[in-house]
Amino acid sequence: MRTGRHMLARAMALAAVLAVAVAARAQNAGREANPEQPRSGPPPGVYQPAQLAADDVRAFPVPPGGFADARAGVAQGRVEEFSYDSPVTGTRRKANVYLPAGYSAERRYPVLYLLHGFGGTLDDWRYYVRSNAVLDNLLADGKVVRMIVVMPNGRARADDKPPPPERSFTPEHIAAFAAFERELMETLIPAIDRQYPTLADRQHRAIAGLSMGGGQALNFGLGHQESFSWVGGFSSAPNTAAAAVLLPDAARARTQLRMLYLSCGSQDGLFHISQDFHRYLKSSAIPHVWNVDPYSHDRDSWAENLYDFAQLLFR
Ligand code: FER
Repeated sequence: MRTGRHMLARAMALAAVLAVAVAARAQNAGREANPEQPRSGPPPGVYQPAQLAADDVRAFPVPPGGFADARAGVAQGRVEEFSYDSPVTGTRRKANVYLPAGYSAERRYPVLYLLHGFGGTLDDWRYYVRSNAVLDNLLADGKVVRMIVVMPNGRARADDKPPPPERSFTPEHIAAFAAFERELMETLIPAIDRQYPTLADRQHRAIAGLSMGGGQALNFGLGHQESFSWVGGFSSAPNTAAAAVLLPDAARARTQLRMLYLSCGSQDGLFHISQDFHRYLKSSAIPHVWNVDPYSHDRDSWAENLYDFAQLLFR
């Protein structure tokens, strides 16, 4: 009975989301005529079918089955809740901190900052993508360097809960993802470096994210090469700044960046964003990984890319 009611509630929630999506679409139809109207959906034309070129291919073999499932006998890392006062939002804010199996406060570790998507939360990487299982398994197999992984809330506004779908695309919500840059650089990173035994230099600090978080990772990571030398954008969203703006100095990028990693699924309507970024890097001879997988805007892509990206980190 409880399950039935739960399913009904879910079905009703889904129907509500669909109704909102239909309404948003109807509203979008008139948007071009009135650019002042606040956005409740993505701008028209953002989602496009991928036009695959010869170099848009998988960069890695398919991971072994079960790579993102908790495996019997594998030691698990643990997640701590970390909180800090943010001058950007004026509120106390949370981040999840993954400490790998075998973690000891007597040693020092490199740090990966891992960012969620538009409607997401700081729990998405661990519960939706199952990042803990991916990293635990890789560590047990000796395929990754032991690292701390910080999964913050990338929505820097006083009310930092995911908004209802019809408010996702408001300018205020988009601005909150941009405002996280200052909080990350000036508050969160220093706080993590005080609280945990980190290797607190650019050689040992990485940033990556999915979708809106992928755009943040590219913008913040490439915009702060003094602080990051490993950067990854997975299925990056339209908040991604133009590559030419982020990387005006190709020679500097070649010497500073240890890894720049881009991925996207060929079924993802945002494919063109990563593809354009890759094409700029290629034309500027900036070394990078470009991994095109067969997935959509979903956890299959993000789990696989975390699996491939993590193995290259801090080597
Ligand atoms: C957009 C389409 C998608 C956009 C953001 C997204 C800011 C983000 C999607 C996600 O994070 O999953 O036009 O504009």
